[in-house]
Amino acid sequence: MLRRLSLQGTITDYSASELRDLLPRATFDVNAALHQIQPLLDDIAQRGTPAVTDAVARFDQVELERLRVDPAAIDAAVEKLEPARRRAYQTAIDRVRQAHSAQRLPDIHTQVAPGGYITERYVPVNRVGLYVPGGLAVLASSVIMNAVPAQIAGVEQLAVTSPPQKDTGLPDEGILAVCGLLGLEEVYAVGGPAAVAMFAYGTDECDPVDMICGPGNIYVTAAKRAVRGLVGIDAEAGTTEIAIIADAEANAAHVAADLISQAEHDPAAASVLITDSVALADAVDNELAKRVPLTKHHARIHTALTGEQSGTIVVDDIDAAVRVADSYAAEHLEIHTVDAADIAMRIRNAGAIFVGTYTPVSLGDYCAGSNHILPTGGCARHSSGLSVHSFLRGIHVVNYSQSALAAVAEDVVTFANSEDLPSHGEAVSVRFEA
Ligand code: HSO
Ligand code: ZN
Repeated sequence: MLRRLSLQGTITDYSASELRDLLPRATFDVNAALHQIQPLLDDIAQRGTPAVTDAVARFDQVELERLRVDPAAIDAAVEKLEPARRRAYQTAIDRVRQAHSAQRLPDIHTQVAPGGYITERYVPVNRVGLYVPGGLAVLASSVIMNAVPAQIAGVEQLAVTSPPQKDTGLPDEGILAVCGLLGLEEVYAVGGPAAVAMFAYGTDECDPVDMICGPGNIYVTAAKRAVRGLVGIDAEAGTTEIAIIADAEANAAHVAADLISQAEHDPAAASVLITDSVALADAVDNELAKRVPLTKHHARIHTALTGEQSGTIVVDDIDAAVRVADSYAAEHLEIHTVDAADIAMRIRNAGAIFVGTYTPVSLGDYCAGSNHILPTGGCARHSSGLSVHSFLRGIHVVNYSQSALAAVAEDVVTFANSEDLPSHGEAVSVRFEA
């Protein structure tokens, strides 16, 4: 089922950029989408709430009098939760909270010279807008993955928005219930790029935010790109990806089930197997052929697995597999090999790494404690997943005494003159003139 690409005996022939070009990867044209939505963003910037309401009527096909969700609807969604679902949500919340609490940074004080101090203060962003998608999959888990780190960072105002359902005019009940469990009271029933514009520009109903986070489709991503700078954004989320390094000892059924699991998100999702065993590659193909037709969402899973963004890469050995995985820089990387924990420590580029056959990505999607908002499209080469750090700004507080400034004054003056900015030097020397 998966396209097969053999790099056996050839991997050392390729430079880093040649290898990157060889590997399967979807193209994602955010700028084309941006062109389409710019008039909508401009309309919301000018007209505010009426323009957002019009967009909701047009795109979500719901006529709303108020965009803000009544807190009673949030409480009702919590009340309605069946016990097993409530426990699952709470397990996820508790573990994500536990793992992320350890990320909170203490301020750092450094004395760089007698009387000269630098303090790095970590200050949370004041107001954050969290976008939660509707559409193909309504992901209550993403509320947890975004909101918990923001809460631990100390963000004071956290507003949530998600598209209204046609029948209720409210966001999905699971999303509302998670908001209730997390104590989030400011929730809007707005979806798509209109929601991003509402957060970025502000309206009479919704104050502008300082930062927008949360995944979304290509139009939401384009809107985030358009407002970046005016507000901070977490990252541009692309379609989900899983890469698996597996050797001859791997369990083919587990590998196949995991490749299928992320293909379930989207026909454009990427599932990539990297192996040094042709026998394992064949066994995984057999498992896929058996399993895919039995899945609930087999049409999109089949499309994802057979798309150009997915495939099996056969290499000579696990060293070559590590090189391929680093070049691909997957959002999620699973390791199904002997000594999986050791191989994991050798990986440099991945959004998150899942070690061994009992650590599937879908555990991490919900209940591992790790974050599932991760860099896609190769961005794991330079970026990390969402964390408490995403919501903190490090502010340098600089404090020098008279004698500490005097001790370094000559160097500042010399440096300033070397840049032909003598007034910079004078701002120091004026303090020591008789
Ligand atoms: N695998 C997705 C997250 C998710 N899966 C949410 C299920 N629900 C991106 O990491
Ligand atoms: Zn998932």
